[in-house]
Amino acid sequence: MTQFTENVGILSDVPVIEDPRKSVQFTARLRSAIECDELCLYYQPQYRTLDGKPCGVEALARWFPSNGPPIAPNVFIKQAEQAGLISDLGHWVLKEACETAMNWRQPGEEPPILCVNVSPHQICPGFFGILAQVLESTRYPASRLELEITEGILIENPELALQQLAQWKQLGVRIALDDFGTGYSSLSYLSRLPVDRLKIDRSLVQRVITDSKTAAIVRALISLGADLGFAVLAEGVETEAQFELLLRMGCNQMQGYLLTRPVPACQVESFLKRRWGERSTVRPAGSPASPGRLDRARLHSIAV
Ligand code: G
Ligand code: MN
Repeated sequence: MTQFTENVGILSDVPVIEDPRKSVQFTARLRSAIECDELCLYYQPQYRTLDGKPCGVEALARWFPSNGPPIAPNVFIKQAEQAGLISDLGHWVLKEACETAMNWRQPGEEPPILCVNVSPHQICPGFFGILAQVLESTRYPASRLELEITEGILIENPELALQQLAQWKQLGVRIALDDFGTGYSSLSYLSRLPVDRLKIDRSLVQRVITDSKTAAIVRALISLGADLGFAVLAEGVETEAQFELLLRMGCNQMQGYLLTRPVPACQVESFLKRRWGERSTVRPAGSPASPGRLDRARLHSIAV
């Protein structure tokens, strides 16, 4: 299997397929990848800035074809949506993520909050059955599963979307509004959405240092989310300057390459056991704590 890194020249350069004949071939390859387990999930931890503790982990689909370079997730997910394969792909992701994350439970503790992206194309009555069945078969606690939706679901048929979300909530799952701040939905929906967490889109985070107007928007979104009683997480945090500014703005959850890149399942557990900045929780008796880039004291000092 091709070694994957998130330094993704190859991943972001994969062209969107325009040629319909190629598209048919690509769809066939994708279908067989889903059926033959050629897809895999990477996971990206999220952290609370207050104490550096992990506060969740997002499952991210990856495709490393055996006979070619990796294919970018935005490319194959878009293709799956267009070719009517997103429901199968989404079902596979949900089940695989829940099965895997069950193994990360620590004795006496609940499993981590597991975040799974749900495409607007999956918002249909059939999804509820899939969700209920996956929760039952994997025994993953519903209260530790967070489904990430985007504002896009509200544009086409908001009433259907609200009705579906209410049903998911009855199962006890959490809901996050992903890519927040970039959609076109009316803010008034925020008061009707049964949302637990807002994820501020990484395009805003990327401009937060360089553009004062973006900074004003991000500050307003953080305070809006907090006032509405939602947890607020900034995604795509890549630099310490972004981290520190977001922290000063009152954002207390973060995710991004600065903290931890998406990693294969086998590496996740070690991240879930430590705080961000700590290299390892296991160290020889008497040895000093590992320095870490931003230790707890520093996190507190910049939080003021
Ligand atoms: O739409 P969503 O927010 O779920 O997108 C997640 C995607 O963002 C994943 O493919 C993941 O690899 C990528 N990602 C995660 N952290 C970062 C980051 O810090 N910078 C950038 N550019 N991409 C990131
Ligand atoms: Mn997401």
